Amino acid sequence: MCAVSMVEQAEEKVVYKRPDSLNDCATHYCPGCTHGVAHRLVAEVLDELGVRGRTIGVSPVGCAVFAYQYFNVDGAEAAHGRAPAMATGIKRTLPDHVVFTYQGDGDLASIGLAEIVHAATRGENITTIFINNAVYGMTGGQMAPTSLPGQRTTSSPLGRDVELTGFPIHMAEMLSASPGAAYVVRRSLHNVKEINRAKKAIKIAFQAQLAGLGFSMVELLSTCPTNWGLTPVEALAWVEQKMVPVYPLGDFKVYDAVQTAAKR
Ligand SMILES: Cc1ncc(C[n+]2csc(CCOP(=O)(O)OP(=O)(O)O)c2C)c(N)n1
Ligand code: SF4
Repeated sequence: MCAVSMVEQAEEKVVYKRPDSLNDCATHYCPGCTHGVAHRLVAEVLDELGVRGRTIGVSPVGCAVFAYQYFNVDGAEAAHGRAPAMATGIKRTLPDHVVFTYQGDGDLASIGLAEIVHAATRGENITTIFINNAVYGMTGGQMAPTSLPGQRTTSSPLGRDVELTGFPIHMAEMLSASPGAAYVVRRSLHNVKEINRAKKAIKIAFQAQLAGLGFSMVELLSTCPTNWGLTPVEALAWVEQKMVPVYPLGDFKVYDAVQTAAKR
């Protein structure tokens, strides 16, 4: 049998395709940056939950500034760190919609620190996808509140000195202390197993919102090969070897009702 007819006879099975919740366009992310992986996971979850038509995403200032172009959902662009405030307004105005923010660590843990703390404290029924790549990516790799002790960045060329600049902020642990937080976990994107675990967490976070349970956040350890000065493969290893020990993966707050909502 010739090769062509064998191909014709083979049963077609789609194993990989673009989720409907992602637009068919190239992103501007650097090669090896896991922002793209995080986008895909969010989009797959929105498809699976069937909420694409009633979802509104709020983009940050940072490398994900154009996220509203990449997600095939309605979107808004917030000023630096103000995404939780904008999401609060949107969700309160349109409570039947699914509202999420997508924020980097400079955006969420530095400039917008107060915004996210108060959104969690108020128990706003929104979902936050928090990309922790240990630097300010877009503006050239300056030290962020999440930079590791000793980490060399453009503004800490000798390595982050915690005596001068303090210790890394652990946002998931911190926000989990708020009674308004229903679901707060940390996951990573450095290998396939962790990516699958991240997707499950993103789904539960949205299910918590759909059940009206309050604030949900998934912190994702993410790469920035460009500003770390590493290849994409080295950057994945750096997340596993350097970031995970400082930022342990795990569930920091899971209300019982969230477990129930996730099983439905
Ligand atoms: C009000 C305001 N302040 C500062 C900036 C400059 N700025 C743009 S992106 C950025 C860093 C964002 O870093 P992060 O949130 O960690 O996201 P990443 O780029 O790493 O994904 C800064 C400081 C700005 N655009 N607007
Ligand atoms: S600068 Fe860093 S965070 Fe931004 S797109 Fe490039 S690799 Fe990703």
